[in-house]
Amino acid sequence: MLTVFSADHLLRSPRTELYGGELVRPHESPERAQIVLARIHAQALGEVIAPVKFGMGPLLRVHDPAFVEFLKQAWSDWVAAGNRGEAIPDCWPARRMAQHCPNSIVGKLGYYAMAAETSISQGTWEAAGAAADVALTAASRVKDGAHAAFALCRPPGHHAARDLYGGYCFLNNAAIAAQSLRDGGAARIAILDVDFHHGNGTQDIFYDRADVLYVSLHGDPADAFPYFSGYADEIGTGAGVGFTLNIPMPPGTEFGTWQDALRTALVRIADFRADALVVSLGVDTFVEDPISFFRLQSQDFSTYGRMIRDCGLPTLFVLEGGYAVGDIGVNVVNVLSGFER
Ligand code: Q9C
Ligand code: ZN
Repeated sequence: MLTVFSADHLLRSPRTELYGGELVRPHESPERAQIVLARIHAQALGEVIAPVKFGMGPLLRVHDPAFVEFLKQAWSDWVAAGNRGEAIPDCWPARRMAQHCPNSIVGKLGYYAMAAETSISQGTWEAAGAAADVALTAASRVKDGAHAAFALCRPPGHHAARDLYGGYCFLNNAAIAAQSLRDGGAARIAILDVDFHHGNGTQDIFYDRADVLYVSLHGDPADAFPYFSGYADEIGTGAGVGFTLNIPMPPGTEFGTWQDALRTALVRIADFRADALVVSLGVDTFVEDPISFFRLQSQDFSTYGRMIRDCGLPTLFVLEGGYAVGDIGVNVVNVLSGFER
């Protein structure tokens, strides 16, 4: 399988994550992508290429222009305002408050953030843009007839909505890629999100649409981030009713239960008759993941890679989460080689 990778992910190297009331070394680290890349080489998964630059056009197909402008300027505005640490919001437009975008950079952070763990640091915008180009380049190969491709994206994307960042995400790589496949002529795209967390951003972007099916398996939001999205009763709105499917599962979920949920997801995807499949591939379902509560073992990733292959759809894998850094390479490549077997 072809992999697309950019060393520009290294530009996203924050010092801080707000976690347990402390500023800790971020779980979403540069080593993650380097370890996945090393495993791809070690297992001879296939060719690794650099991305093509697509510019702003495809980003603006799914993101709000003012939000993209904010991401581009946030770090320099934060520094210019005299702040000494990394950029973290501390005030939100909560219930019954005005939903206006402030002028102040601190106000803007609160306006555009869906969570506060994700510090904005120098180089964040450049790395996020490179990750979108990685996803778009891999999507273009699938559009041109590749049966599959892997976008080794970092930072991840599925928590980023039209005008929200957070959950370690800035631009929604999978959504940008899915929209590019639509714009390239595909009539229907299915997105299967197997990251441990619900992809609130991807769901939000396509929530009122019948041309992009969003199906997610994730930790029950009653117990897991993002807490305010991913319940089973979220099924879409307007023309999109029935084109969002959420399958939340409780703490301690083992592979047997997860695999039954995947079968349900794959039946819905087959029913939809998609032209291509985008997989939001997070491996934070792993039993050793430090921030998650499912119990998948490394061999289970191979098993489900094969199950996804059995859909028979042209497939774009887009990397999302996975924070057991020592095992991330094995787990990601197990999915991809399970698919290729
Ligand atoms: N106690 C992705 O996997 N904080 N993002 C969780 C856990 C945010 C995960 C706190 C987790 C974001 C792409
Ligand atoms: Zn995740």
